[in-house]
Parts: sequence; structure tokens; C-alpha cells
Amino acid sequence: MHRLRTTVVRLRPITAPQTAKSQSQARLAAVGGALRTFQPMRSYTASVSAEPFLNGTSSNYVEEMYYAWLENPRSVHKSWDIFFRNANAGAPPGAAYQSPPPLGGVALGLANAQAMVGVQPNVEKLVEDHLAVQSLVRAYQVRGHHIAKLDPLDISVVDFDEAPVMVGLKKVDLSGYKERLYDLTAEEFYGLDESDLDKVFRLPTTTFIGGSESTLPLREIIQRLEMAYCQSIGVEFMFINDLEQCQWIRQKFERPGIMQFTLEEKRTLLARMVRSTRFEEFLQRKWSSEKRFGLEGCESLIPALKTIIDKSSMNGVESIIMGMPHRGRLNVLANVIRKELDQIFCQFDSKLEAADEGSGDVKYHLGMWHRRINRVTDRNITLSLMANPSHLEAVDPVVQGKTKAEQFYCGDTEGNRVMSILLHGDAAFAGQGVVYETFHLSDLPSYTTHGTIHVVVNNQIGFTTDPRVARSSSYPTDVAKVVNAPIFHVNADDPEAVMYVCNVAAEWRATFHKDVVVDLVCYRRNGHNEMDEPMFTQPLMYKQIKKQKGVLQKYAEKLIAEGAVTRQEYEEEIAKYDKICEEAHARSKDEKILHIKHWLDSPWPGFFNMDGQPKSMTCPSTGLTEEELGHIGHIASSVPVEDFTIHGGLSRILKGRAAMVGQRVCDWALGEYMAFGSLLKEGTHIRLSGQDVERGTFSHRHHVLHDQNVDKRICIPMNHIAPNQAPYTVCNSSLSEYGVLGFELGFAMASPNALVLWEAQFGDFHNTAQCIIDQFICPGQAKWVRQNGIVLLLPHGMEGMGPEHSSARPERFLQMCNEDPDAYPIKQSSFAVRQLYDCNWIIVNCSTPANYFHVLRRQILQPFRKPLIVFTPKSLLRHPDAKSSFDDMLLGTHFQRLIPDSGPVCEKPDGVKRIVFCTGKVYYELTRERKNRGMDNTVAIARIEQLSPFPFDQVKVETDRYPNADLVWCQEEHKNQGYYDYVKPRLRTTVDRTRPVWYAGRGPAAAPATGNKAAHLVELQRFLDTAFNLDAFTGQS
Ligand SMILES: Cc1ncc(C[n+]2csc(CCOP(=O)(O)OP(=O)(O)O)c2C)c(N)n1
Ligand SMILES: [Mg+2]
Repeated sequence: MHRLRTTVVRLRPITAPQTAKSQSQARLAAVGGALRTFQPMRSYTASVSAEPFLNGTSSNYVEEMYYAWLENPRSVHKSWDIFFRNANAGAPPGAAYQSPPPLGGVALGLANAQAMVGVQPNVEKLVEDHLAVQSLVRAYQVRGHHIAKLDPLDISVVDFDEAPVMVGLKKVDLSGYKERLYDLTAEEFYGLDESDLDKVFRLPTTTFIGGSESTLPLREIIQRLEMAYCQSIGVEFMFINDLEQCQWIRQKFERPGIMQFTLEEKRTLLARMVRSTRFEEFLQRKWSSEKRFGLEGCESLIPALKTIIDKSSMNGVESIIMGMPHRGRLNVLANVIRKELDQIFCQFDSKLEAADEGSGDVKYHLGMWHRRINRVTDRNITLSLMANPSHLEAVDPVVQGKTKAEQFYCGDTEGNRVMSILLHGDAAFAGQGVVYETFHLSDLPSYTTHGTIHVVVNNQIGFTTDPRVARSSSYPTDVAKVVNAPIFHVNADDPEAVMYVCNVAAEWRATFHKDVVVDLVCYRRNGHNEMDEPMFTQPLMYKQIKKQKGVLQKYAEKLIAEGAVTRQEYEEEIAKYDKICEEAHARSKDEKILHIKHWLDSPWPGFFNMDGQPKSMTCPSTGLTEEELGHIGHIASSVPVEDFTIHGGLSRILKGRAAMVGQRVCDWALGEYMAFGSLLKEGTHIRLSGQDVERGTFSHRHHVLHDQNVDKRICIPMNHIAPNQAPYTVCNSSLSEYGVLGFELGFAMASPNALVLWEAQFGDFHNTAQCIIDQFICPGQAKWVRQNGIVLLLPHGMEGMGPEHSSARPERFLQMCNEDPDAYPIKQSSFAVRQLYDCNWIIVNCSTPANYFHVLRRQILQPFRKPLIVFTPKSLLRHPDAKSSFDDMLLGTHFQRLIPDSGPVCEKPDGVKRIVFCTGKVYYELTRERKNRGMDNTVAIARIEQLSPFPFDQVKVETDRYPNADLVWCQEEHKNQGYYDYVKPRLRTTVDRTRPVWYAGRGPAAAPATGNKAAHLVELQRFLDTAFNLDAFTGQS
């Protein structure tokens, strides 16, 4: 029914009779057993011009009348009764309408109708007036926010002169409302004038301003619409294409008397305003020259958030994950999350020493996690504020990912227990593309968090930039319209209005599980930070701001005038909070050491020992038993459900897998299957996300099978490994990197017992997610002491496919490793594991399926979590030599950081003239060339599989093994790219600079690869020639 109505609304501008016909059947069924039949005889194409009062815009009114008539013909005016009867009887176009019968001896319905509209001899006018009223209601609903009093400074930057709303009603003076109507209504207001103000009109069902009344005089209608849509709240919702949702919002804002609060609610609100305001004042008093990005001008943010939390807790939410930028962050930590004040204050102490936990971050970026009792609901609630970098909005998808993970792990499939709140600045919300990317995740099955509440601190400025040059939309919030999220603009100087919209926002989320935006229109009392001079750039705005009375003072005066509190009570409340701050300040002086771990936003209980350290420094074998390999291999090559028809090509692939299992070998896809399947069996949840990951960009994976005969019927064999296995999530993502990688990083934050992988379609696409890599993945542990085991799979390799899609830019990842290239590490017990523990991320380029299998399993079996970057192959996926025997995956086997040459060179190492070190796919090109040249005895080839941390110890074994060999680093990437700059100093350190390290590879270049296939092959041959020409470097130093 809703769908029908929505459709009809869309069609409405066509013709009224069309609308009536399209609705008739459904409506009749709904109205008492279809007793009436209404079969319009007029054809769809019949002109309606013959009915002068019917036109596109009148259809809504006609619809109302028609429904009323269907239910009771007497409830409508006699003229409508006649019209509908005639139409029903098949009157031709132009003949259905007849003038109403003369007055006198009339039926009850007619008498009622006349009472409603006064003596109305002209039915045309009657219809037009009703239509006009309907249009008026709609105009307020659609555009009332344009004239609401949203801006506390009254210097609104939104210029609606440009918008197509300034038309109509030029000749009519509606005493006082003229300006309003002028702003709101369409041209030629159907002749409504002042004489109509006291006429009573029937209200359409699309408004709730009547409360229990169905008719109102026009004057009252206008007044109530003004109250609903043009005070401190401006509601934008009429773009939502769901009638039920629109009706829900209408009734929340239109019902008379909605904005009434109990005495207790008002006092609580005042107390919250006191805390919010006095907190900033306290910091300002104590540390006037410190940056804190204070909340002054938007103090009602604190009660806003608290209202959302109270209401959500009431609705059953137990955990809220929040992300926010700098503005007001300390205040939120103190007064919403309830971080101990002394812990906040001690951050201002410049003499505080950092504990040896990491390099840390500034105080207005740190996160927090806190469980407490919500005082209003008396229920437990966990609040966490995610640590974030300076990069505005980057934390948005991370918060969503963490929220999704928490929902997933507690079986909260509808978001009833866990939810997210995202705070934004006005400039950033409009300017940062990741906001859009995050919105587009909001309704995708594997990414939805079932509704986020967005709160915008809209202080009408971004640093020194005015909105008129910072965005092209009227509001900073327009981006939310892409997902049909309602937007509640509210004047932040009206705390009660703020509280009201926040309540509605929380209810909206609980009811529809969709995103919603609260736009707190406010100002920024100081400069961008407390040191900045805003008068340089916004002189007039700041003259106005200086005159502006603080919102706390205004609200307190209002409540005192109302008698809701006494001045003394208000002053006591202030004194009470000031005392709390003073006492905390005194305590903060006892803090000598700053522990970043006190600011952890995602603790992993039970994963570490009591001191927060790994429980061991060893990693068990990552191998499996023969049976396990066979069993998983069998699942990977079969369709484990009945009556499921797969594509013929896929049958061949599965048969090929079965054959490999029979021969006890794995290709790349099967190696990955073995790793995933075994971890799932051992109880580790796995989530693989990215563009087209289900099939795999290179059509090698096929983790989701599609029934060729039944639409949307799928089978994920990986979920059929064992009865008590952990679930496997594999999901094609939206076409986003920044948003989706951020999301997966957040997902991986929630639990250490999950393998979360993001695969780039091609490795180079990670650069559109660079911020997540640079700001979170690389330095996350150092800044925020939180570990993360996310895995990035980045297809990489020079295949002659042109400059794009060739390079995953290994040089960038390697350049950001925290390891010292010039210091040979002291070898201690568990060296390899310790090295992993100390690094900021692990970077591998595996050349065999077995090694890929091991590194994935090690990611979970090692006793801590580190990000893992894997450069994955393309052509190797199907390379006949790039296969691994089960023997390399059995119990007792491990990931090989370096794979030494095991060929003829081992027999006579002294005779070896050269060791070529390499990584990844070029190994296969090197071995082929060596064979062709008959140099298997003279040149050794060693593969460095783990680039970071660098396997100094194993490289040394190789360089010692071949004392007469010169050292060559060979790579297919250009010299200024790839691994050369990273590997060279490390190789030199390993041999204590006793031997030079030569380079065989492509020369330096601006682009990652040539676009010409022939040039690609020439380049390849050229560097292979260098690698095997034993005189290539003679005479060079
Ligand atoms: C991605 C990014 N670009 C630029 C900046 C520098 N910067 C910090 S705050 C700010 C202005 C933000 O304005 P707004 O979003 O309105 O928040 P407000 O400071 O007004 O609360 C800018 C440009 C940044 N932190 N992040
Ligand atoms: Mg701003």
C-alpha cells in the first residue's frame, strides 16, 4: 500500500483521473470489502481540460475527497458527490461536473460542507481554496526550513534568493503572513486572500497540525505551520521517497504541544549546559594559551549528545561508538564519555613524561572507552570515542566498521544494541569526499550499521573560510540526502529545541534503522583555536559574535523567568561543577607520567597479559595435518548443497582443484582456501571485503557460487567446512577504497580473533585510501597503543599491462617502516617473533602459495596483532611453477621469511659467482633465464619473502654461504620504485659493507610501467641480461 501511495505521489502531476483510477482497486479492497465499484469510463488519454478545476496539482485534493466519498458519500460536499457519481456512471469528459443543487432542504452532508467553508456559491472557488490550503501546508513542509530562525547570529549565510521559492501572492495582503507566504508559496495562490483567514478548511491527511481536529480556520492553520516549521527547528525531509517515513516526521514536528518539557527535563538540560559551558571556561582560565578547540558558541552539543544517548539507551542500545573532530572533543570526553577530569587536565602539563608505550598523540585526538550506568535509564552503557588523526572525517568509516563488528559479534542483526554517532564540522562535512563514501555504505547488507546519528557542529565557518566559498550547496548537510536521511536543522541557542530534535533523531534511528542528521546551527566564539584572531578575516561576523549573549546565560534567564529554577539554584549548580573541576585539577598535579594506554578506545580483554603484553613471544607451527588439507581441498572443489547448478566453466575450475588435491598440490587460490578454511575451523572469524572479491578480480577465487537457474541463490562453500566453525564473510564492496578500507580497519579493531582482509582491485588503487594507510594503519599503534591485524591484499606485478594496474607502490609502504636500515639487529631468542612485535607493519611478497598460506595463518597464530601488507600476484595465479606441495604446508612447517636457492648451487657454494636477491614474481623470470643460459651452478637466486621486518639473519646466512659471490638486487620495478632503496642499505648492513650491492632492474621513471607491450619485453630482457652478465658491474664502484 505504501509503495502504491508513493508511486501515486510520484505520478501526481499527470492527471487527477489517472490517479483516481490507479488507486481505485487497492483502495476499494481496503474499504470495507469492495462493496462499491468505481470503474471510470473515461480513457487514460482523455483530456481533462474539459474539467476546468482539475489539473495536475489538484489531484492530491481530489484524492482526499475521493477517499472520503468512498467511505461515506455524505462526508463530502454535494458537488463532489455528484461529480463522483457521474464519473462512476461513465460521464464523458467535461460532463461529470455539475453545479451543486440550490440551497434549501439539503442533505446533511451538504449542510456540513457549507458550514465548513461558509456560504460558498462558487464551487470552483471552493475547490481552489482547498487546493490552496493544501499547497500551503505542503509549502511549509517542503520549504519552511528556509525561513526558520536557525541562525543564532541572524546573519544567515544561506541565500535562498537564488533558490526557486520567491514567487507568488503578489497582490494579496494576508496581514502579517504576507512575507511568509510570499516566501513559501507558488505563483498565484489560487486566489486566497485575507477574507479567507477565518474560513474553516478540511485538513489533508498529510498534516498533523490539527491534532484531534480535522478542520481548522486558515489563520490557525498558518499559525500552527509557523510553529512547526519556522521557529528554531528547520526540518528537511520532503525529499524522502517513503510515505510512512514522511508521515512519521510530520507528526513528530506538527502535532500541537510537542515542545513541552517537564520541570525535571528542563533542570537536567540546564545542568548539562552548565557543565558544558563551565568546562571550557575552566580550561580557558587555567591554560589560556593552550590550543583546545573549545566548544564556545555550540555549548548545546553536550546536552544534544546526552539526549541521544539517553534516548537510545531507553530503546535498548548498550554500546555507542562515536567519532568526532577536534571541536569540543575534550568537552565530550569529560562530559559525555565521562573521562576522569584529572586525566584530561594533566594532559595540559608540559612537564608530563611519556610512558614508553609509543610516540603518542595530542590530547584532542585521543580516544576513550568507558562503561557506566546511564543515570536516566539506569542501564549499563558502553561509550567509546575513537582516536582519530587530524584528517577530518577520516574516522567516519572506521567508526562504522567497528560498529558493524560489534553488532556482528553480539548477534545484533538489526542494530538494536550497538550504534554509532558521528560528529562533523560544517566545512568538513560538505568538503570531504569520504563523508559521501561512508553514506553510501549505510544501506549495504555487509556494511550497514542500521542507522547512524550524525551531528554537525555548524558554526558557519571552517578555519578562516566562509561557507559561501566552502561549498556549493545551501546547507553543509546536503550530502545526507543521497541516502534519504532526514535533516533536522536547529538553532543551537535554543537548547530545548536541540533536545527535542535529538530525541526525534534517536527515535527515528530506533524506528527505521536509517541515518539521520542533526545540524546544530551555531557560531564559534573564538578563532579556529584559542590563539587565532578571527577579526582578520570575518570582522562583521565577529562583531556580531562579541555582542552575542552566551547560550547558558540566555537559557538560565529563561528558566528563572519561568520559575523552573531559582537564581540561587542556578548559581549553586555552577559552583558545584567549578568545585569538581578545581578538585580534579589539584589531583592532576600528582600525575607524573602520561600513559597513552589510559586512552585506549578498543580494549581486547583476555588477549594480553595483565601488563598489556603478549602472553608469549613464540608462534606455533602454521602447518596443518594431511587430513585437514585434504578435507578443505575437498570443500574447495565441491558444491556442498543439493540441487545447485553452477556454471560449466566453474565446474571445470572445481574439477581442476580436485585434481590438484589428488596430486597434493595447491595453486594460489587453493593455498588461500587452506588458510581461510583452517582458521575458520579453529574458530577465527574471517571477513574478506573489497571490490569483486567474491569471485576475485582475476576470476581465480570463486568463494561465492551462483545458481545458474535461481536468481540470487548462492552458496559459500567456505561456510561448510565444519559444524562448529566460525562464520566466513566475503563481500563485494561499493566502489570505494578510502571508505571501505577505513571500514575494514574499524572492523578489525573490534576483536583480535578475526582475520579481516581488504583486497584492492589492483594494488595501485590503494592510493585513494592513502589517508587510512598513512594516518591509521602505519602509525596507529605508535599513536594510540592499539594493535590491529588488518591484512591488505594488493595485486602487484609488471605484466605489460600499462602504467596503471602494475605497481602497488611497494616503495611507499617500505619507506614507512620503522626499522633502522643501518643497524644489524642483535639476535636474541625468538628473534623472528620479536622483530615482528617491534615493527609497525609486516610487508610480504610471497612467491609460493604455501608461503601465502603460512603468512595468513601466522597473522592469527602470533600472540599480537600487526597490520600485514601482502603484494599479491596476478600471472602467478595460474603459473604452472607457482604451485606448492602439501609437504610445504604440513604440521611443523612455517612461513619462510627468505627462500634460499635449493638447486645445484648448494653443492658447490664456493663456485657461485653471484647471488641474485629478489622478491615476488620476478623470481620465475630469473630462474627461467638462468636455466636458458645454463648458469644453474654459478648464480644463486634467493627470494626475500618478508621485506619488513627485514630477515637480516637469514640474508646473512646466504651471503656467508657464497663467499665468492657478488651481490645483486634484481627487481622488475623501476629503480626509483619497488624495493631497491629499501633493500640496498639493509643488504649492505648485513655484509658489514664489505661487498657492494649491484642493481639489475629497470631504470628510474616517472610512470610505474610503459604502456607499450614490446617496450615492456625489451626492458625485461635488458635487466635479465644484466642480472646474468657476470661482467656487468666490473670496473664499477
Ligand atoms: C582533511 C583535512 N584538511 C584540512 C585540515 C585542516 N583543518 C583543520 S580544522 C579545519 C577547518 C574545519 O572546519 P569545520 O569542519 O567547519 O570545523 P570547525 O573547526 O569549524 O569546528 C581545517 C581546514 C584537516 N584537519 N583535515
Ligand atoms: Mg565550522
